Amino acid sequence: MERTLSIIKPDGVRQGVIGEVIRRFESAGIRIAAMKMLQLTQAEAEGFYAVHRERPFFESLTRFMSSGPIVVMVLEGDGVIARNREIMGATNPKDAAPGTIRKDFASSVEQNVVHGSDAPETARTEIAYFFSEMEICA
Ligand code: DGI
Repeated sequence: MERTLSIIKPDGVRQGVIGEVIRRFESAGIRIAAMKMLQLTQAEAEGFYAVHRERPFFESLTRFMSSGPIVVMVLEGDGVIARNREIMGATNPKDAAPGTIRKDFASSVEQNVVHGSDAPETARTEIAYFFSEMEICA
């Protein structure tokens, strides 16, 4: 069974769409195996997005990601990495398909409501960034 890391970003929490995002996952038959709410420091956000550290938007992205509480979840299901990314929609809401979370709720390419791991190796690293194995429910 595949696992992926999902984050409801500070803009999603501020808009009050935590429940709506979770509803979309559960309606798609995706199981939530772990969940918590926390606020990242800027240093923790930089650690999470380390692959983007050379990008021009890195400072702005990590400031945004540490600007308020987030909800982090481990999602589980067959092919859940790709299915979660379908439910999320394209990074830029202008390119996101109708009915996706980003199309419906994102305000910009940066403030785009949700994060989802993009591959099995990244999913493992990202899950371990937030959860110990004991915190993930089998
Ligand atoms: O996996 P995604 O979140 O869909 O996209 P990604 O891994 O390419 O980028 C990670 C995050 O970085 C993305 O959700 C928002 C931010 N980002 C990506 N491209 C841009 C960006 N932020 C700004 N300001 N401008 C960009 O071009």
